[in-house]
Amino acid sequence: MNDKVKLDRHGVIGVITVNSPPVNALSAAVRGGILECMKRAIADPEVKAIVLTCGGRTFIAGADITEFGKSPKSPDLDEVLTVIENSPKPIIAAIHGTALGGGLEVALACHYRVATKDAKLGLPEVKLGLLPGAGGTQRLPRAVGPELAVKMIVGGDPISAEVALKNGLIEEIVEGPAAGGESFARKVLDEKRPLRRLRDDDHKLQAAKADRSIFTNAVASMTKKSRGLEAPFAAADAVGCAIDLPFDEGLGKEREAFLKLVSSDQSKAQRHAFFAEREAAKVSGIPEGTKPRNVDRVAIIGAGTMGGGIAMSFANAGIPVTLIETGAEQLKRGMGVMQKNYEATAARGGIAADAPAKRMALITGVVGLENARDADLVIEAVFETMAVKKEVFTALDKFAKPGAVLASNTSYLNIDEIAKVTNRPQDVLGMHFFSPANVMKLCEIVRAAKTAPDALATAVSIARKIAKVPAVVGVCDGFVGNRMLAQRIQESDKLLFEGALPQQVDAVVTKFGMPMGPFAMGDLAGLDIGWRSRKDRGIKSEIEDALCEAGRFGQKTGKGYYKYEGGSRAPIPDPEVEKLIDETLTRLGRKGRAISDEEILERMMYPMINEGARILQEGIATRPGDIDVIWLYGYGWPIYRGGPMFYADQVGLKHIADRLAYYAKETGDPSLEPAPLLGRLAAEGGSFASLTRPVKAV
Ligand code: T1G
Ligand code: NAD
Repeated sequence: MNDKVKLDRHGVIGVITVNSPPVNALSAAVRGGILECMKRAIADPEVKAIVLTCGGRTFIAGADITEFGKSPKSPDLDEVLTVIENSPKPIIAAIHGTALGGGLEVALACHYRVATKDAKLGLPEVKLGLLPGAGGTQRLPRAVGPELAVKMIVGGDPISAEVALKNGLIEEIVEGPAAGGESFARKVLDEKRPLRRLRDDDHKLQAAKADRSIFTNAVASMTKKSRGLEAPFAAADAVGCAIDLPFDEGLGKEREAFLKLVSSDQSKAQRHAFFAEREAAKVSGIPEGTKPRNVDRVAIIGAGTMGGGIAMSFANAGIPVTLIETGAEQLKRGMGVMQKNYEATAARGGIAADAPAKRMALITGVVGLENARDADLVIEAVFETMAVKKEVFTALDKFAKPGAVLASNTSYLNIDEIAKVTNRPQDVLGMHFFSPANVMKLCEIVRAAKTAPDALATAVSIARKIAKVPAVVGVCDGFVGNRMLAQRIQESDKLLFEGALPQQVDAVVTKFGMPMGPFAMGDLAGLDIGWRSRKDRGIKSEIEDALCEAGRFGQKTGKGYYKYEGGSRAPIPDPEVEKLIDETLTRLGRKGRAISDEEILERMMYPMINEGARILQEGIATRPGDIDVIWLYGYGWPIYRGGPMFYADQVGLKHIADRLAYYAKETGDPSLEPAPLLGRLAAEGGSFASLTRPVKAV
C-alpha cells in the first residue's frame, strides 16, 4: 500500500480509497496503489465485494496530465483496468465530485457505479486534444448508447448524476460516496447480482448497428464547431469502432488513435492552455494567504454594450447587481437588451425557461451614482473618455462604502490616472471584459500602481466565480490584448498599401484558425470609431479614411471593407473597395505588388509576438502563458495553437527574429526590429516557455 491508496475491510466489503490531492489524478503512484489494493482485496477470502472511492473533493479527475510527453511509468492504466474488469468479485465505483477522463474509464471497467447527486461524469479528453485512451470510447457507448456517448466524448462536457442514472451509466444516486458505495455493494451481494462487464454487453449498440444515421447525425451535430481540430473527429471515429468492431479490436483502434494524438502539436498546445489558464490565476507579488474581500453585491455603472453583458455575467452566477444609468431611457434600453438576450438563450434551450425571469430579478436598474453605496464591488463601463471616467470615480469615491473595490472596464485608458481622483487608490483597478461580456470568458485584470493585494485578490476570485478566466496585467496603453492587436492592425493597414486585398489578408488569418480577420473585425466594430478618434488626434489612415469619407462604416452601414447584403453579416468582397484602394495608392504615388499568403501570415503574427516580448520585458505580463490565455479567451486565438507565445516557441524564436529584422528593413519600419528579449532568446536558442517562474496561488 502506498500513501495515496489504502484498503480497509468493513466486514465482507473491501473499501479502496484513493487520496491524492488536489484531484486524485491517476499518477503512476495512484495507478500502482489501486492495482496492489485490488489484487489484495481479490485475493482476500474474507472480501466478497469491493468498493473503489476517493477522499477529498472529487473522484478521480483523469490521468495525470503532467505525465504526458514523459517516459511512461508502470503500471499502465490498461493493466489496472484488466484486473478490475476480470475480478471474480463485484467491484463498485462510488463517485463524488467529478469522475473525468481516466477516472470515468476506471469506473466503466468496474461492474457497477453509484454517485452522489452533485457528481459530474465526463470524458473531456478532446479539450486536451486527445480522446479517451483507456477504453472509454468502447465501454461508454455500451453503457449509455452511441448517441449520448458521441455527445460526451466528441463534445467533452460532463453530464450530471441525474442524467447518468437516467441513461444507465450509474445504478443509483447515493448520499455519501463511501457509505453509499458500501450499502450498494451489500445489495449486490444480497441480491446475487451478476458481474456486469460492459465489454460483454452490446445491447445498446444494436439500434446504431441497424441504423448508422443515429451515430452519423450525432457526430455531425457535435463536430459543427470543431473547425481545425483533430481530436473531435478522431474521437468520433473511435466511437464508430465500438459499433462496427468487436470490443478488443475497437480498443486497439482507440489505442492507436490516442498514441497519435498524445504526441501531436495540437494536444501539446491544448495541454499548455489547460495549465496556463490555471497559472494565470496565481498573481505574483501578493503576500501568501492574502484573502479576497467579500463580494455579496455588485454595482455596474453604464448599461450599454458592456455594462449589460457584465451585469448578466454576475446574475448568471446568482450575484445581485445594481445597474446604474444616467436616465430612465438609457436604463430601459439596457434592461431591454438583457431581457431579449436571456429570452433568445432560453428559446435555444441554452438556459431553463424560467431562468430569464430569475436572472433579471437579480438586476436592479436605477438612476444616480449614489445607488452604488451598498456594493462590495463597483464596475464602471461608461463612455471611453478620461473626463467621464474621472467624473464617475470622483462620485464613487464619495458614495461607495469603505473597502469597496472600484474597477474600470476601460479598454485603453490609464488606470493610475483614474485612481488619482479618489482618496482610495488602493481600492482601484481595471477589470477589462470583452464583448459580448456575457459570452467572452476573459477578464483582463489591471493592477494599478497603488492597488492593494487584497483588492487584486478580490478581482481574481470574483472573476473565477462568474466563470471568467482572469489574467493580471500592468498599466499601459491597451494593456496586453489591445496593445498586441494594435500591431496587427498597423501591419494589416501597411499590407493594403503594398498591394494586398482585405479578403486575402482575412482569408490567411481565418485559415490560421482565428474567428475573423482584421478587416471583417473592423467592419463589425465600426470603422467610424477609429476615424473620429484619428481626426481628433490629427492622424491619417489613408485607405480607411477614404472608406469612411465614402460612408463605408462597416456592418452598421451595410458596407465597409466588404459589402453586406440583406441584413446578413457575411462579408462579400466588393470591387468598389479594390477601386478605392487603387485610387488611393495612385493618389499617393504608390504601386502595389503581389504578396504571398506566407508573408501575410508572418506579418499578421510576428509583430504581435514581438510586442508580447516587449510586454514581458516591461513586466506588464508576468508569464508568456498569461499572454496566451488573454488571446485564447479574449480574441478567439485557436486553442489548438496554444496562444501567440506558445505558437512562437513552436515556430522557433530564431526564425521569427530573423523575419522581423527582414521586414523592418524591407518596410523601413523600425518598430518591427526584434524586441531585446526576443533577440536574446533567439540568439541563445531559448524559448518563451523557459521564462516561466512558478508563482504561489492567491
Ligand atoms: N492531471 C494533473 N493535474 C490536474 C488534473 C489532471 N488531470 N486536473 C487538475 N489538475 C490540477 C490543476 O492543474 C490545479 O493545479 C489543481 O489540480 C486544481 O485544478 C487516459 C488521457 C477536475 C474539474 O481533463 O477539469 O484522463 O494549479 O484549478 O477548478 O483517457 O481541474 O493548483 O497547481 O482546475 O476545481 C482528463 C482536468 C485527463 C480533467 C477541478 N481529465 N481537470 O476543477 O480546480 S486526460 C481532465 C479539470 C485522461 C484518459 C485520458 C479540473 C477539475 P494547481 P483546478 P477546479
Ligand atoms: P456604450 O456607449 O455602449 O455604453 C456606455 C453607457 O454608459 C451608456 O449607456 C451611457 O448612457 C452610460 N453612461 C455614460 N455616463 C454615465 C454616467 N456618468 N453614469 C452612468 N452611466 C453613464 O459603451 P460600451 O461599448 O459599453 O463601452 C463602455 C466601456 O467599456 C468603455 O470604456 C469601453 O472602452 C469599454 N469596452 C468596450 C468594449 C466594446 O467592445 N464595446 C470592450 C471592452 C471594453
